[in-house]
Amino acid sequence: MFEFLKKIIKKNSPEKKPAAKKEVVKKPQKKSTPAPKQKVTKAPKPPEKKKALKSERPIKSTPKVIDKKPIEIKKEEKAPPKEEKKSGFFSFADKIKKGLTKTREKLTAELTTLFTGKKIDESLFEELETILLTSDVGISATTFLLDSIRNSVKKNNIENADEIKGLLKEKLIQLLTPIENPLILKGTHPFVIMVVGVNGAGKTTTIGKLTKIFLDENKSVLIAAGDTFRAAATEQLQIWGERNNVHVVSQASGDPSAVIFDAINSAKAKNIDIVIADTAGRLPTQKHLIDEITKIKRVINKCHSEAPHEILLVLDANTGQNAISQLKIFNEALGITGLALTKLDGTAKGGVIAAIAKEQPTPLRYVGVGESIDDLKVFNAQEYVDALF
Ligand SMILES: Nc1nc2c(ncn2[C@@H]2O[C@H](COP(=O)(O)OP(=O)(O)O)[C@@H](O)[C@H]2O)c(=O)[nH]1
Ligand SMILES: [Mg+2]
Repeated sequence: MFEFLKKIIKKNSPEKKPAAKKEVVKKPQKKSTPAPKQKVTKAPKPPEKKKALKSERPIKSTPKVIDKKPIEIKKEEKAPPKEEKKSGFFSFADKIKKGLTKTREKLTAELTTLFTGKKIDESLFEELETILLTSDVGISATTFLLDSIRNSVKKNNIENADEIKGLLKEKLIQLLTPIENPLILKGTHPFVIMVVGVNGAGKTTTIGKLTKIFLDENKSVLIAAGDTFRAAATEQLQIWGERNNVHVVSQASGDPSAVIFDAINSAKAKNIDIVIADTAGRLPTQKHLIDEITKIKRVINKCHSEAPHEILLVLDANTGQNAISQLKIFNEALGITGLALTKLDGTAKGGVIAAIAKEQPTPLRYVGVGESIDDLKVFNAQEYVDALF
């Protein structure tokens, strides 16, 4: 099944380009600070989440952050959660289906060919195994799926190969459901999300889209331009900030820790709900860079004892099995709390989601299905599998 994904996705459109470009430069905070949160106690928010991100890129703008009002930690007892957990849920099905169109067509064709009129024997399982492996499902998840299907076939005396498709779907949903774990904002303000990943994974673009999701939930957001390594990085982020009418904190200094530190203090002073920190891309094999990002995390924690609340690793689905090794190494260094899997609309091998679920189960918060601001969706296992075949 993933093969189709993979193939389909591959065939699909190559990555497009995000809207953001270089026209804009930093802009002062447009986003007005949201209404001060009430500190009155209310129902605490729902559980969980966190991420983080950052990088080392000297940002240009002046630190806008002011103050340092020691913001007292108030428990975020805010209004009832509501949308926090499911934002994007209803549009997920349509978007994901559209993004996975080619994959679905290919997969459906392959499964139909594989199962139609065939009898259930070893060679059929071998062919199915090939489809799964070439779709980036990985050995471990493929073995799990095939064993589960074999067991069900025996147990239920299934003789019709056509029924295997349904079993495959069922086992896949079973495998993916545990990592369907939406980010929930909780804890003391501001909720700090650190975004990390390799170059080109889609960190900055994901931050732009994520900001939109939070704004739609009536949350206030401040973005920290923590990728101080590439000159264009801050500008790219500024463009996303303008699009969302949200302030982007940046500095000319080039110290990512300082930029993010300022952003968090500014958010405290302004009572902003969420700080999303971008970071420079780095390879998990570059030990000094990994060490550096752990330092950024420590600095964030000094600024806000509960932060970073979320360390979000952005993975490009096109990298296939390599995504697993990235996840393992980043997790070892930082403790990854959530994932965003991007480019599922392109040439991605969607099977990598199954590999992650089996080999390194980590909450899959969001999936990216395009370059536009609305192209980030909260992951839903059932709908994802439904979009596959
Ligand atoms: N098709 C597609 N392209 C994406 C998606 N997410 C990011 N991109 C593109 O991937 C490229 C790298 O993204 P960027 O955010 O700059 O990556 P970063 O280096 O990790 O910050 C850009 O051209 C983005 O438009 C996605 O979900 N789908
Ligand atoms: Mg970037």
